[in-house]
Amino acid sequence: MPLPKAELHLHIEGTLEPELAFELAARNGVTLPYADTDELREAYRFEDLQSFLNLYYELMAVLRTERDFEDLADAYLARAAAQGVRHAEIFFDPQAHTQRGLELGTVVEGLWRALGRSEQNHGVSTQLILCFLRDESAESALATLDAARPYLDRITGVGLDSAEVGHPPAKFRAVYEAAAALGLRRVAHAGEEGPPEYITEALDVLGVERVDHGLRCMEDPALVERLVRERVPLTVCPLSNVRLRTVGTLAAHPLPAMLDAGLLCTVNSDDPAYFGGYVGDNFDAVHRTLGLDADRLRELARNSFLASFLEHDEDRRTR
Ligand code: ES4
Ligand code: ZN
Repeated sequence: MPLPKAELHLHIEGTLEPELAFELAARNGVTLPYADTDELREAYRFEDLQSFLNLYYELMAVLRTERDFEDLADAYLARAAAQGVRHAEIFFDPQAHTQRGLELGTVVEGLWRALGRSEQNHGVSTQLILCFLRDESAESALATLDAARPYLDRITGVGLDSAEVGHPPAKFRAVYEAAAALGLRRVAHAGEEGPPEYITEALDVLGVERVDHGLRCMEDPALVERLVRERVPLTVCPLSNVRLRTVGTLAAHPLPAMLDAGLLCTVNSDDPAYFGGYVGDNFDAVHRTLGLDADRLRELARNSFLASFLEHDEDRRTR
C-alpha cells in the first residue's frame, strides 16, 4: 500500500503521455512532428526549463475538445490514485490554450468532467489552480482572470508558472491583488531557476501562501529562517529538478538539507509524463537515492495534507 498523500504541484498539461498525445493527434487530425512515441520520447532530454517548456507548449496542440481535457485529467487521476494520492491540487495554463484559439470554457468544462467524478471514480478529491504564464504580460494575466469569472466556483486559487528568470513576481502584483479580492488562494513558482529574491517577492508582493519549488531559498539563510518561522510550505519536485538540471544529480538534491533546516517541504511530480515519474515515483526516488527513511517519508506525506488547501483543524498559518 503506497502512503496516502496529497499532490500539490502538478501541471495537468504535463501529464500528457506520448501514447495519449498520439491518440488525441489522430482523433483531432493534428500532425505531430514526431514519427511515433519512441521518437517523441527521444525529445525528452532537456537542457533547462525553457527547453522543456518548448516541447510542453508544442504538444498541447493535440488538446482541442472538452473530451480531450477530460481524458487527460482522468488518466492522471487514475495513475495518481494508484500511487496513493488522495487529494490533488491541479494547475492548468489557460493562456496556453486561449492563445491557440480555444475557449476557456472548453478547458474548464473538460477538466471538470473528470474532476467532478474523481472522488467517486478514483477516491481522489481535487481542486483547480489557474496559473498565469509569467512570460506573458500582466495585462494578459488580468484578462485571463476576468475571463475566468464564470468558472470561479470551480477554481480554488491562482498560480504563476512558465519561464521564471526575467519575470519577477512583482510584475503580477495587480492580478494577485484582484485574485485575493475574489477570495482565491495564492501560490507561485519561485526559486526554481530564479533567485531567492523572487521567493521573498512572491511572499511580500503577491501574498502567496505556498511556494512552488522554492529550492534556491537554500542560498539565503535568513530566507530559510523566515520560511521555517512562518511555516511556508514548499512544493518540491525532485525528478523535475534533475530533468531540468536545476540540480546536478538526484543524489545532490537539497531535500534532506531542507527538511533538516525545518522547512515544510512536500514532494510532488510537476510534469510527470515528461520527468520520468508520478508522485509515488518521486517518493521512491528520494527514499532510494537520498536515503530518506520511513519517518521522513511519513513526514513528507503528512506535510502534503498540512500544506494543502483542504480544511483542517491544525492551524499552520501563523502569518
Ligand atoms: C513547469 Cl517545471 C515548470 N516550471 C515552470 N513552469 C512550468 N509549467 C509547467 N511545468
Ligand atoms: Zn511546476
